[in-house]
Amino acid sequence: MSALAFDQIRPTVHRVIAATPVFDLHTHLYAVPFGDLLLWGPDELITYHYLIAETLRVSDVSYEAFWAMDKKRQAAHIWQKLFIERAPVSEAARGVITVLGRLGADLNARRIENLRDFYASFKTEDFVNRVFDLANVHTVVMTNDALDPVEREIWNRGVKPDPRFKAVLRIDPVLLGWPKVSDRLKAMGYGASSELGAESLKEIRRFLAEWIEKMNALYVAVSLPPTWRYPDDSPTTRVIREAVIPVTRERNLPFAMMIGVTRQVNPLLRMAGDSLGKSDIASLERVLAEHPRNKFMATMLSRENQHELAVTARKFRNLMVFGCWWFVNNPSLIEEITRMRMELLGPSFIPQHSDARILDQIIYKWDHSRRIIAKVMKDKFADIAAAGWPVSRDEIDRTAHDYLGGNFERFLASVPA
Ligand code: FIX
Ligand code: ZN
Repeated sequence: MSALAFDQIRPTVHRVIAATPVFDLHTHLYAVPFGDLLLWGPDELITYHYLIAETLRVSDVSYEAFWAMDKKRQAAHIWQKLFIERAPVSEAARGVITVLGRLGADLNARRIENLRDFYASFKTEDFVNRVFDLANVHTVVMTNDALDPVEREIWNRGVKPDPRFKAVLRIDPVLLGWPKVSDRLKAMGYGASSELGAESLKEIRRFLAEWIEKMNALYVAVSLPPTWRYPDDSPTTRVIREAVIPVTRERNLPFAMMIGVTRQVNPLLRMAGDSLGKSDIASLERVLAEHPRNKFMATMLSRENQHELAVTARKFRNLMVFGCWWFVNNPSLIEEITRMRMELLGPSFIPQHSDARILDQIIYKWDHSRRIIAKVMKDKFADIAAAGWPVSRDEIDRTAHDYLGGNFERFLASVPA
């Protein structure tokens, strides 16, 4: 195995990270057969909820007046406030520019009508191929909600998703929505009652097993508030312990916990109104310690939790840390978090997921994150080379592949010893 010359390390890492296709393990995208659930195009891109929150900070229209607008008028308003009246320097605004630039749109006129004209000739299927190519992403994982009547109907019709789109069973209401969620489960034919007795738990296990099967889900996921504690005497603990843990264990699937979201701190912002809080790492440690033969994935939303999360991953082999989620998906924080994780965990974590909601966004989310992952990797490989390690092209390839998809695939396939 020949060592690379020192001055070749940085350019090699750069090229390899750019050329390695990504397995994007958490998005809110849908495959074409899901119809209108698949969002793409300029008006969707510009009305991303991150940009709605940024616009309504500075807008002269009321919340109600904004929501009364149709999508095109909302997009025009956001464009005016964030791209014309102000410089688009926030990460979400810059993301729109990266997408448009990589697709080849002419931004000189700064007119939203020109963007609509530019997109007008794209056909959905071709656009999906083009975006996957430009983003250099080979597979995306959707976020699938069996309790959503629109989505459920599509699954029940026997949809065959494009193999580039994998499913995940997302179960927030089943963990957090008691007692009300029992009515929704009952309406789907599961005999769950609001007091969550043994029969209800059996039915929740049946719900999980049937929907994992129907969706061919890669994992089961939930988002949790900063107030989440484990164990306690809440329905959430019971459902985790007595339904999610046994069902995912039996099928050897990871249970992904996304911890730290406070939903609807400002309901006037609707889906842009969620925030965050510092969460309790000890609760995560207790789940991991109590179930060593289950596989878990975790990401946390507040910057303050990132260091202890990486330390927790050092202590528990049944935990795969992933991504810089939502409010930490900004270049300065991605760099800080990725550098710290690399120092504590070496190559054994998943640096990023896109969380894209609009297909076009995978272009910018991966373009921006790839640069930072490459930057940190360059520094680390240069450091070990300077210390005397003969860095090879193969180990750069292997590390890049692990970070961008290999670690996820290996974790899915692994069987806890
Ligand atoms: O709960 C989640 O999966 C969050 O990522 C989303 O619900 C959130 O709205 C989002 O888009 C963050 O990027
Ligand atoms: Zn998400």
